[in-house]
Amino acid sequence: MVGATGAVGTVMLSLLDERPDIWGEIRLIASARSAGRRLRVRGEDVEVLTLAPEAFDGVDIAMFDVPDEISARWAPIAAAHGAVAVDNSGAFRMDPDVPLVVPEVNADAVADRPRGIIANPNCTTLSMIVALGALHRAFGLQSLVATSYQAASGAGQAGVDTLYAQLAAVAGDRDLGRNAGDVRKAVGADGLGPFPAPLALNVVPWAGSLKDGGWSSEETKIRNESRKILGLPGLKVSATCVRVPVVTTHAVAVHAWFARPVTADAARAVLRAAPGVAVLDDPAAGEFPTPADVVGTDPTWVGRVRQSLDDPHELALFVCGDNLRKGAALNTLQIAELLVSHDQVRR
Ligand code: 2RA
Repeated sequence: MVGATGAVGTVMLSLLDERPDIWGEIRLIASARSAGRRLRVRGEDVEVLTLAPEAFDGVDIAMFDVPDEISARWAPIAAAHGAVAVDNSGAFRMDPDVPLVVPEVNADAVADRPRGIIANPNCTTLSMIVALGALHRAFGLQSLVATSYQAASGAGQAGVDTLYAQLAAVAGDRDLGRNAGDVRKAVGADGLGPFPAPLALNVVPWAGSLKDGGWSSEETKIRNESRKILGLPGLKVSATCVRVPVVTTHAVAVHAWFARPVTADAARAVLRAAPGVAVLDDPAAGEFPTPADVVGTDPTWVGRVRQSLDDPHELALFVCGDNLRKGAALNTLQIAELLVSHDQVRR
């Protein structure tokens, strides 16, 4: 496990305690700064090793949770040592020789990996794609409009620290949120952290970096990754990504158009039967998924399922998924488990 001490790595360690024991030796790898630390994995204290070529000697599966540039350099080195590299960065997701895998949607894609690398999708895509994959299989997806409500932890530990610091700065001040710029002043110019505007008492219509045409990288990832995972290169996708003052769990409001007409009841039946999906959809009882209620759980939660009033082919739904679990660590582990169950690692 490369990046064992990061935010996703920490979730990975706790998931390793919960998942079936398919593992032999678990080797923890991180930057030189963290090397030598001891972390608890499946009841054992394991020393963190420095990232170096020899750290991959004898490794069957190397899971990477590190920034793009580190993965770009080191995943091929792991593969050259005979490991299958399962990478959670953006470095390889759109490489045509690297499968982009969500086990509930396109498990078979793990077998075709000419570079010895398998990519894990971005957390925003992962928050909705398990539900959309199930609906696509049943009704034939044709186009998608998605608006995300992304948690601060998507921007890493700095995002979480910034949100808590801002919440502390504004807490209890009932004069705030009444005049333009008052929240910005309260959190201070150096209190914005990785966000371009205050997140406390606010929403910020931006996540990622600027791409052509004014789109953000998060928005183009939703489009490009959904197309690749679903095997729909012509899928029409329009996304708007918004950061909200939530610590962990991304939510997405989805409008999807299908080849066949789809009622809300039919969609709910498909979603209830889909692996990895949980349906919570009783608005009369106030029941629908919210990030604060589902954080720390594994499924993709779906609620507010509605057939469009104007188009029987259009469905509206609201999905929530823990961006650190299914959105990162869990999907990576599921890919590793899939490789083992398909007997696709060397012995
Ligand atoms: C975010 N999806 O939420 C990103 C992290 N990969 O910022």
